[in-house]
Amino acid sequence: MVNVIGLGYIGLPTALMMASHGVEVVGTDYNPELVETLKSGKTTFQEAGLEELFAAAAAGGIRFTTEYQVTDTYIVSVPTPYDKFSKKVDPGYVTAAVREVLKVAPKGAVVVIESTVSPGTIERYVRPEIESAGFRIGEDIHLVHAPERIIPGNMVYELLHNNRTIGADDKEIGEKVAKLYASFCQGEIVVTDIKTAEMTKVVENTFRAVNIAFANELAKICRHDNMDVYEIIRICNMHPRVNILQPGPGVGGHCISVDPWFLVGDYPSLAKVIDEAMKTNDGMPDFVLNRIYEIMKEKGMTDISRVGLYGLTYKENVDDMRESPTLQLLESQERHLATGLKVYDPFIQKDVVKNQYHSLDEFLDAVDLVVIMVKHNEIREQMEKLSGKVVLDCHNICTLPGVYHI
Ligand code: SAJ
Repeated sequence: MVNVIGLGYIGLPTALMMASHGVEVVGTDYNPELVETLKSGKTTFQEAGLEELFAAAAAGGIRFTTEYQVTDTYIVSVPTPYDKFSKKVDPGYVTAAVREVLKVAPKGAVVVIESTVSPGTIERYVRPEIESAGFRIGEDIHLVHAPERIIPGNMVYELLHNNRTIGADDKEIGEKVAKLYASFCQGEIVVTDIKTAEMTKVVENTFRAVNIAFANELAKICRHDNMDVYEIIRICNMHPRVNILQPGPGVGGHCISVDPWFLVGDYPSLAKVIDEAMKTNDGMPDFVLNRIYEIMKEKGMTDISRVGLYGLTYKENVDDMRESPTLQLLESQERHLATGLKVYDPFIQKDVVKNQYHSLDEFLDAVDLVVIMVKHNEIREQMEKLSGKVVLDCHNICTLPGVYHI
């Protein structure tokens, strides 16, 4: 039986996927409300295909509880935030989960860490936790790192099809865990050592962050000299060895906007390009705010409360707001002692910010300038509703005439 610890954005789909492929799974989370919701048969966030997967896992006998289980395999998928000051990974949730596992784990159990951690985190924090509890690693407890790679919005497909990395001290244990993931994963599963696995995960997200920062920097250069960044990127990408990503209003989510900081925090005198790239991405919400002021000036608008931000989530068609550029922009606005921007997002039902609307039509009635912060399908499909408005399109999706860009 596999005990999946932490039933969030990664743990839940992973647990469901295994249970729907013949593995006996118990999902454990320390949040009793979340466990109750899952027990009542409801999913805890929106994601394409998640409900169908839930039904298949229920048929496969998955159980949910707040209790840690006595079993031979644990998968830890709890959050790893970063300390905003030191930029280093905060391994607190991982070590706390491991401590709880050790209270019940029988001799020979395998503990798989799925959470993203910086290279050396398992060495510095997880191993001492196990050893100080009196266990011998490799005999009493086997340690494995299996970083997740799935993208919100396409999680179910990517769980099935992405290649995976398994890091283990012992090749045989690594192969055993690879076999477990192969119960559902159709991609290639590479077995390596733990530190290499830690580093690959952070490097993958850093690669994307640096490439997005490059696109954002190009957007700023092109804005400065009145060039069309989208046309330039489109043409450059026709070169066989060039593949530039898209500029945007900032980088959110719990991965691309966080993980590269681990490298800056751990290697401050070496990770120079990464440091600059992260600062560039973090500066984008402010850049958008300045664009709003510029456009208002050009249009003779003086009332910021007639400006509306479309989208609150960190990217399109998900309900996840972690580190979202819109939230960053609103914070920045408050720092500048200005408030009044209106906000709407079809994926966010609860009131989470001031001046938030829950209907697209009411939101549009209340504003003259619409800033497309997130390219949800809803706005793509109802673009004609923006005609007659001033539009600042941060994603180059609006084909109406006279649209402004970042
Ligand atoms: N973004 C841009 N321009 C682009 C692409 C993305 O501005 O061209 C922005 C998005 O709008 C968003 C942010 O970047 O705000 C991140 O979104 P994303 O779709 O690039 O990635 P995440 O954070 O949803 O998921 C990433 C993925 N990593 C890589 O693609 C290398 C995913 O595979 C990882 O599993 C995930 O991080 C994770 O959990 O680490």
